[in-house]
Amino acid sequence: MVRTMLLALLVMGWVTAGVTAGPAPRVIRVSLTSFKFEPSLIQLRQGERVVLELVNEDTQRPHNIASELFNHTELVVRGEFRQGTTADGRRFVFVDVGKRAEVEFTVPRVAAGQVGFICSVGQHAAQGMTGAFVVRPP
Ligand SMILES: [Cu+2]
Repeated sequence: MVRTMLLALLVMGWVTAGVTAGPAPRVIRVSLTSFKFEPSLIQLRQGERVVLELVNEDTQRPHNIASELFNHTELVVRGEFRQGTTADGRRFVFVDVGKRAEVEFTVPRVAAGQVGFICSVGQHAAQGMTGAFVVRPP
């Protein structure tokens, strides 16, 4: 009886460890202002779990980050945000003046190289608000 209970506890311990195991996601802070992302080049590795911490540090304008990369993975978004899709089909996360949001995802196994992102609000991209994810093998 005691042996059975001990075994049960052991199994529960393994199950719990399995659920909580895994490295914490890497947090990358991204500042959004008129009209730039900082940093504008973001290095990612395929299969890596990351959190983009989007901080709108602008006092006047809302911004978003729209990228085709977001179409190839599942986004978990927290904070104060809106989500949507641009006219040409890229998913975006929108953050209003002074707000912040966290976008957590696993970097998809797209071809290594650059996948661009833009702010699709107004003419922000034309005014320089662009950047790129640099995706590398694991
Ligand atoms: Cu913008």
